[in-house]
Amino acid sequence: MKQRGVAVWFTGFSGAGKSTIADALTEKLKTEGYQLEVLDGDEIRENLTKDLGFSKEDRDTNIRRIGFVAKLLARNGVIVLVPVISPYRAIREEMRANIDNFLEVFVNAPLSVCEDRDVKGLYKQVRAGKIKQFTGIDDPYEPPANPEIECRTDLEELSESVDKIFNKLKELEYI
Ligand code: GGZ
Repeated sequence: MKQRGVAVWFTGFSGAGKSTIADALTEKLKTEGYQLEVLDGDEIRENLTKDLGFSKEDRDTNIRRIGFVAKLLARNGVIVLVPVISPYRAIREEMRANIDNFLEVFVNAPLSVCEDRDVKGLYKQVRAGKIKQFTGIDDPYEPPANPEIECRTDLEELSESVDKIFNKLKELEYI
């Protein structure tokens, strides 16, 4: 199966659907025989960046470490899916500048929808004052100005979001 390395960077609120789309896209690509890796913010924080919290400085460090790994993989021909909130525009632009092949996917749903979903019960904990500096509530989120792809997860089906990214990868001849 022919492929070129690329980092597909998913940004958006907690609960917007970043990991869900990345996982579904993984299934589709693996079925077709492509080689890929997922660097999920949630999992990375359990391993590579366990020492970090959620201050701007720590989030930026988190992103830089993840970006470093993504760059190594992408330059060796791997398709790397990176679902991380990455709330700050400047650091995402830094990743774009550093990683040769980079696609930004804005996983967009209104905060109220993400909060209603509350898949992991985090928003409930935030409202109860148990979690501070939560993105979108008492911490910033800067939406991308020019993402290659936008997935409106409150308006479109999961399969539509996956197809959009798949088709973009085809169009740009990464797959
Ligand atoms: C945002 C938080 C926070 C705070 C814990 N703010 O949706 P999740 O639960 O499963 O994934 C989120 C994850 C955030 O890690 P990232 O590495 O993606 O963030 S960043 O890019 O900003 O470095 C969320 C959970 O951890 N979580 N506390 N305060 N999300």
